[in-house]
Amino acid sequence: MKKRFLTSMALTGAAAFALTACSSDGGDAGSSGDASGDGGSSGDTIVVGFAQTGSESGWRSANTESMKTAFSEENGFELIFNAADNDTAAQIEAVRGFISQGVDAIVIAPIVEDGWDDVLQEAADADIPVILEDRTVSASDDLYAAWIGLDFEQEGVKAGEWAAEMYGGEETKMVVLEGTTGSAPANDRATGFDAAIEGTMIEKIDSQTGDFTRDGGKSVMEGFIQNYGVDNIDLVYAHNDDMALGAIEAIKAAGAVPGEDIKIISIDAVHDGMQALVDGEINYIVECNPLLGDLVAAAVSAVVNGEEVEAVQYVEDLAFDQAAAEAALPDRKY
Ligand code: GZL
Ligand code: ZN
Repeated sequence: MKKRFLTSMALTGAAAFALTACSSDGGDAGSSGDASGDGGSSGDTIVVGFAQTGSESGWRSANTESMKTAFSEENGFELIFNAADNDTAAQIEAVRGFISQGVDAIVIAPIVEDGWDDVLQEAADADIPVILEDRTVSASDDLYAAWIGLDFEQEGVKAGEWAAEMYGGEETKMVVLEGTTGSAPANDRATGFDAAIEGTMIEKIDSQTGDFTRDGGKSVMEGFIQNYGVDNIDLVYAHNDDMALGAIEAIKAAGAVPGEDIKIISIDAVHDGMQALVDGEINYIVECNPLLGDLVAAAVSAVVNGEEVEAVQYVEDLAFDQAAAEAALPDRKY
């Protein structure tokens, strides 16, 4: 499948030119990101079932807001929203519910990669197109019309390359706060980071999931400090800002200075993470842009209107050190 890199700028503009939706007559009109949403061929409202992971992080809140804004009534949609509270069985049941309701299209941000084959086949059998946003699945890509999200492995590579450059030349003991077990971002951010630090003096002494939540990051970091001693940990790689923010609390409670005694690298670049970066408590953040709503809505419109859709759409991510965060923070949209 072709990969398309769309700059993150394209996502912030309300009129992001989202897709080269190839109309059946071969036209190459790029539809505007704010999904004209003229509904199905009959022009009526498009009913969309959206199965969101839950509300585990600041990133997720921004993503949900972006989706609800794009799938508005004035844009021609009726959105049926379900947040699965990070429970995969519940999320799959929500999708089954959308199928039995006979919605026009289903959007899923799949909590984990595996276990989707059956319900995606059921949607296909019911002739309901599925679009994946954010995370992806291990099931065959014949079972969904498009995936719109982020290159998690590249995010891990960017984080790892910075770690290698800054700390790879001296003995560095690192602990990792992993995202939700089995999720594409947790899998791919680990793969990318590990590849980037290959051959450096950064040693991963432990790695455990904090489930992308602040509480999870805090309690896992407390465990690491308990096991290894605060003086024997040099670096934390957190798969998202919320877990990094939890780790900061644990590091402070142990009497150490986050960002100095223990360096922290994180991913997302949500507001609170960027603020911690400006405050010197986090040392580097790779962005993961949650503002996918316009792209997803345009893809749903195109599919429901029988147009082709670019099957894989990556949104490009930026990366920030402290100076870049100071410059960017005032204009950040999330
Ligand atoms: C990444 C997204 C991850 C974020 C976390 O696109 O799936 O889930 O990095 C969020 O903050 O919980
Ligand atoms: Zn095309």
